[in-house]
Amino acid sequence: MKQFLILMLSGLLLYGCSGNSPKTPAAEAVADDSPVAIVNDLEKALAGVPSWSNEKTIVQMPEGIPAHSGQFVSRVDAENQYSYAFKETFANINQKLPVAVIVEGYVYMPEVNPALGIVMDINDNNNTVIWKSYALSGVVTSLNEWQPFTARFTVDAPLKPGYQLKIFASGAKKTAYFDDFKISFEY
Ligand SMILES: [Ca+2]
Repeated sequence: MKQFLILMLSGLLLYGCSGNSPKTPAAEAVADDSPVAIVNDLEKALAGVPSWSNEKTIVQMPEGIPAHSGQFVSRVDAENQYSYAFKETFANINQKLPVAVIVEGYVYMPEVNPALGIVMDINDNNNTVIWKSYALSGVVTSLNEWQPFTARFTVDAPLKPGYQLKIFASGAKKTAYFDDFKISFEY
């Protein structure tokens, strides 16, 4: 499992360094029970990272404000209500089906936004199976600085390998920035 993760990460690095190489699968079925962690610092997002979408939200921070990592973040605002998003079927993540999905990352809020949240959407051909939102207003203690969050979503409906998992932030049309997503699973 560790070897797989190292291969996966080095594959992403290699991909980032060369413009024309084929895309590296970000998530492949694994046979063991090791937890899978999917990390994305958004630095390669504009080149296209498999399993991730909504690249139009990838931006640099306003002048004078550092990203949490590197140069790039995902911005939600009046135009783009939803952030950069992870989308993958469970069969492509692990042979086992999770009992919980944990989403970690960093959020930067310039303005109070009680509706800002992290969404877990599990669907069967776009028919919702589970939809949950984790309110970030409860964990952000001050505006205009990067703050960590951990959203733990329990899976409380039967899953099938072909169901799709979607993870993204929803901003309710106010501006906020996100960086350094990490998605992991409990089995
Ligand atoms: Ca970044």
